[in-house]
Amino acid sequence: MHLPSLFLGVSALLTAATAAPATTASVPKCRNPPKRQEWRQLSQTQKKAYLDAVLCLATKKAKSGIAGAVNRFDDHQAVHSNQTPNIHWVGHFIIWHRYFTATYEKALRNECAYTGAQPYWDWSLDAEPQNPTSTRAFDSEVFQPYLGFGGNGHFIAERTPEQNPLNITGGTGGGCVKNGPFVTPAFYVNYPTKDCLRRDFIPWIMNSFADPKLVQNVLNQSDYTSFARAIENIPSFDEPNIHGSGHFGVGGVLGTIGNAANSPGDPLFYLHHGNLDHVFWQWQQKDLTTRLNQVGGPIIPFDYSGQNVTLDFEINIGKLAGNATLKDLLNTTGGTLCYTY
Ligand SMILES: [Cu+2]
Repeated sequence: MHLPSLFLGVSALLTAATAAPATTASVPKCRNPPKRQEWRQLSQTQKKAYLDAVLCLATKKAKSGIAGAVNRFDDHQAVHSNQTPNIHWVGHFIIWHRYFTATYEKALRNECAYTGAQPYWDWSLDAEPQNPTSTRAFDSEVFQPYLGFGGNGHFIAERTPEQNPLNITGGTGGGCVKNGPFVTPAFYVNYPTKDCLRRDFIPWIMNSFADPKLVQNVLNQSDYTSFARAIENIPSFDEPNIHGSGHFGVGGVLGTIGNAANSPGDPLFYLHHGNLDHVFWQWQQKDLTTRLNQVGGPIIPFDYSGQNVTLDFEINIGKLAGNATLKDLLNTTGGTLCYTY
């Protein structure tokens, strides 16, 4: 045994680790951040480029190491699915999803030659809160069969109590999407088991949860903790929340995007969360100095009297990208992230 050389080896490793922490030393600066736009602001060429890039990502081999993920599109869905119990109704909810959506945007750009930014869908432009039965939101450009994400699924009348434990009414679809670029066999949701992309439009949820007044209420919050709480509100269909609009208005009971764990199986997930991130960004802009340095809210879901997240709390998105601190992720042009609105 040569103890001195063993110790030397260990101390050399420690020195190396201290000298070059992976999270800061390797962060490149952000030059020419891509500018994210609302879907209907995109030209036809830009829309086609985005949709083609998503289909391209679904042809690239998975590298998340998660069983059931076949391609790079699935990788993202599978990571979200694995972490679902730790990333909703917590202080870092909106920041985890910011990093996740930005990592997906980066994959489209780096692996599928997409040159644009992640678009978003501002559902509050489409909702009609005064008219709960209106289907106007579902005629929005995002749902167009050509240069859009396609529309509703085929209607399935039967919904078992296991499928619909909360007894949500008003589902108008539930089956495989009928048109658009993500119909089978052009596109499959592989994770957790191979299926078609499903949607189950529910007009009353879309119209009440995407109410511009709710967006305004979120934007009016005075500090991060209350902002984070307002954007998710409580898990209830009696009290609307804007996060639920894209999930349950579009996904309903049987749709892919309505499933808490597997919602990123619908490519529209990233436009829905893009919009929530846009709301977050707009809120930050109102007092940037404070809001680039402020976080809060529980580490454990709903644990409002327990431990809160702090700026050095780390976000982990598995093998999709390295860990990043909340502080790094508050700034969309700080280098860890590089995009703007
Ligand atoms: Cu989520």
